[in-house]
Amino acid sequence: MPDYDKYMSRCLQLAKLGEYYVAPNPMVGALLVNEEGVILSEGWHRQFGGPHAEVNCLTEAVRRLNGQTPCSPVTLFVSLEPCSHYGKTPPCADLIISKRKELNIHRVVVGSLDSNPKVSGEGIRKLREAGIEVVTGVLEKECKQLNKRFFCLHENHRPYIILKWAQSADGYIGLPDRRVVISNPLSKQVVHKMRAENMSIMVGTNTALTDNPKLLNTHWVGRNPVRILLDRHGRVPRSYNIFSPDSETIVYSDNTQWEYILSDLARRNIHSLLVEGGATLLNNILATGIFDEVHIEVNPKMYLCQGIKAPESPEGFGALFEEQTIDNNILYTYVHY
Ligand code: AOF
Ligand code: ZN
Repeated sequence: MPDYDKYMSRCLQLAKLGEYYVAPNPMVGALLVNEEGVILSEGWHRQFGGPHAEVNCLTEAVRRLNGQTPCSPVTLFVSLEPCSHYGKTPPCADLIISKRKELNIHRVVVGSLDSNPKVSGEGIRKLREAGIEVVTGVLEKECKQLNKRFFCLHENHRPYIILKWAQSADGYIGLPDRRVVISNPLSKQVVHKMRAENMSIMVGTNTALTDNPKLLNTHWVGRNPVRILLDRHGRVPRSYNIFSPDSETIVYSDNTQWEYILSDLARRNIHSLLVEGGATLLNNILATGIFDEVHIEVNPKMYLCQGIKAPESPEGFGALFEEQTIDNNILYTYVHY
């Protein structure tokens, strides 16, 4: 009997190869293992709209086995429940059932269930109904963590929200009338990585006017996020960088209900939102209590002595998850439960 955790860890490694290319779909990895623990084939979801992990894994097995059927029972490991619906591709559960004899598949081991309402347990039901043994919940926490944005969209009907800002040692994020550079070239790259990890990025009117940011990802692999601007009375001119043709920009009037904005983003299948400023917007979101992570970059050598106060939350930002030193700056990551 193969070691379930070990093979599921490999599925997670494979799934991660799809990072930056599959959003808003989940990252998924799959592999086929025989009773002796030999991996017969591997597959992962490589890009949005492309074949699912299970399809790539089974296709690879058919190619490698070249018409031969494995003589010992085979287990399919997959980090997410196989799908049961016709989307951009036909249901993976049906494919597994149809290939079951040829590949001698006896068992399917699943990491986490799929909370997409189109699947939601139906994939597992189909497999069990066809007489395949299904084991669920193997490294479930890790599998859910990997696709935290995907699960947030389907379970909470809103994007996963990450708040991010940089502040001086004395707690200021900038001056009211001009741009202050608190980050360093290395932390700038980390910010671009965050932009690549999240499907959208939001700023308020003042940040768009004072900093005139492009809000693109030019220092990491992957795509540019969709830019979201909260703009009272259309104060930001179309000639500003936020409207550059490099990416899409969505504008909401900033008296729009926050709940409406979140559900509108979810309706557009945007599974993650990175909020980069300014202080008013960040404080407003902190006050709602609806956010998932807070990333604060502190420049320990910079003292501004005046300016715009860094955002605050009387309830705190959550649990300190990580403290990273990036050149001279420190990046604190909080996870809000
Ligand atoms: C993936 N990759 O490996 C698996 C997914 O539009 P479709 O046909 O690509 O279907 C997307 C849904 O399929 C997705 O939301 C998830 O519920 C399910 N499983 N999706 O992109 C995969 N296994
Ligand atoms: Zn599928």
